Order: sequence, then C-alpha cells, then structure tokens
Amino acid sequence: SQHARLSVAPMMDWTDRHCRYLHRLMSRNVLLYTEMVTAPALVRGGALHLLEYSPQEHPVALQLGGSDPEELAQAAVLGAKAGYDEINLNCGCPSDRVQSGTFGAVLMKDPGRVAECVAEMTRAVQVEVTVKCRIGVDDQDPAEVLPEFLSRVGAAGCQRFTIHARKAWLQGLSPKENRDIPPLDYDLVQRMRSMFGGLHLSVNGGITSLDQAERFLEAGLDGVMVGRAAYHDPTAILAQADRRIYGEGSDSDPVEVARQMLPYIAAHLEAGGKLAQVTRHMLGLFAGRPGARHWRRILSEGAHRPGAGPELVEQALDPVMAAA
Ligand code: FMN
Repeated sequence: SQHARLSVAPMMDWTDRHCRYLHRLMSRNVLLYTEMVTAPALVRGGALHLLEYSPQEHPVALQLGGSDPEELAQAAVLGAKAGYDEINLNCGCPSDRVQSGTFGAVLMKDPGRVAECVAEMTRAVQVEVTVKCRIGVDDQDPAEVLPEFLSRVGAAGCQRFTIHARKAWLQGLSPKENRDIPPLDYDLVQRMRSMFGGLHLSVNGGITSLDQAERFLEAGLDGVMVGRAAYHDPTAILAQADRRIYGEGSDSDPVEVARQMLPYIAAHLEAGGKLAQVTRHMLGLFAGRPGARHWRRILSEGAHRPGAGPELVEQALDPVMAAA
C-alpha cells in the first residue's frame, strides 16, 4: 500500500484504460483506479470486457459498485483473476442510477451491510479489499457515523479507506453538485487518523496541487486521492509525484509523455479504435503552460477527422515547442 500515498480517483467516463495508460507514463508509482464497474454488470451481465486493461497500468485498482455480498464477492473474484492489484468498494457515489440499486453513498446508512460485503469479498480473494466512502449522508452526524462505519467495516476486514471529506446529500443535488456543495471537513478525517491507528486512511476531495497533497502526508494522513485536478492538469499532479511523494525516480516531461503515447495510439487505431478515445484524455497535458490553447484546439478539432492518426499529436506539439 506504499503506492496508495497518492492515487488518481475513480471517475466514470474519465479514468478509462486510455486515461490510466497516460497517467502511468507520468508517474510509475501513483495508484490508479478504474471507473466504477457494477457487480451486476460483471456477474449477471457477463460484461467481462469492462475489466480489460494494459499490463503497463499496474498498480491499478478495480472499483466495484454493488450492495449484495455474494455478488460483490463473485465480482471481486473476476477482478482478481483479471490481475487487479486491489478491489475497491464504492460507498461514495451519489448518482441516481446508483441509488436505485442501493449502491454507493447510500451505503453510508448501512454499515452492517457494507461490513457483510467486505467480509464476503475478503473471504473470496487474496488481493486487498478497500473502501471509498463519504463522511456521511443527508442529516447524519459525521462525527458519529464515520467512526462507527470505519470500525465496523474495519472489523470485517477492510484495512484501507479513502474518505471523500464531505457528505453526500442524496436529495436535491446532482452528482456534480454533490462534489462541490457539501462543505469539506478535513479535520474530521484527521481525527479519524488519530482514532484508528491500525487503518490506512487516504483523504479525498478538493485537492488541487501536489503541495497540498504533501501537506496532508506530512500531517500524518497515509494517502491522498486526487480526482478532477489530476484529470484536468495531470502534469501538475503527476509529473513530480515519483520524486516528491515516493522519493524515487525523476520528473516526467509532458512533451515526452505525449510522444510516448504515439505507439499506444497507433496500436489502438490498428485494433479498430478511434483516435479521440485516447487523445481526449491528453487535452490537459499542458494546462496553464505556453501553447496549451493551440495544443487543445488542434487535438480536439483534428481527432474526429477521417484518417487522422498519431501525427496529429506531433502537429499539436508544434505550438507547444515553439512557445517553450
Ligand atoms: N467516485 C467514485 O467512487 N466512483 C466513480 O465512478 C466516480 N466517478 C466520477 C466521475 C467524475 C466525472 C467525477 C468528476 C468524479 C467521480 N467520482 C467517482 C468522484 C471522485 O472519485 C472524487 O471522489 C471526487 O471528484 C472528489 O475528488 P476531487 O475533488 O479531487 O475531484
């Protein structure tokens, strides 16, 4: 779990395998998470293609959604067979679709159920089972429910938690609003750190720089998970992560990373994939740096043109190089 000092959050539609391949080029150590995959999709739907990834992505954690212990255990077995380094249970996602099946953040109201899920999952697989949660939902008192949640789910066999340091309000807010509007309570997460010596606790929510991540680690948190900032500005969060967070290796250069994507893109096209499926995750590589706007424009306008290939990336790099 050394890798869990820094992780890129699970994000639906964003942290797909192409995005993770890119992030891995930027840091050899950062822990990467898949998008959430629901246990019913795997177990009842047989959608095993959802588990595909490149071996270069390790260490990579599979995030599962679900609330049926038996089904989650079966899904965990499929994930372990596919070679994932960790199986994570989503207890933080507030979206409607997810609520309807008793998944995600609504599980904060039912720690007993989560404990059963974790117990079945840890019985079924050797790889580590972890949980991503909120500090509470709706009118719950986080100072009361979060410690109870951690102690019950911890006793069931989960030793590592990532806590999104805000509530989810299940009524009246969209999933997007639920990532911004309920206030962050980092102090409570720090207090959990002091209360639960045996658990590995990562903090998530609103972290936008590597400096900020370092401060949490210095303050005693075991890990920091970054979501949106890592997606929109991967260079800011990941390029110096190996040296600064893991104390090994050198910084990555976004121009080199863009070039290292070329063979990956060529193979993806060869296999019948679309250019934009990969390049859309690369738009933020030069965020806030000279030439960034041209880079974005050339890449986003060109990627859908018939016949466009890896050379589009070279073209888009020109203004970046010229501005450097
Ligand atoms: N959280 C999950 O646990 N599972 C998901 O599948 C998931 N999908 C997300 C999709 C998007 C587009 C975004 C922006 C967030 C998603 N989240 C999901 C929440 C993030 O993992 C993270 O907890 C949240 O964005 C707060 O961290 P941040 O402020 O660093 O972005």
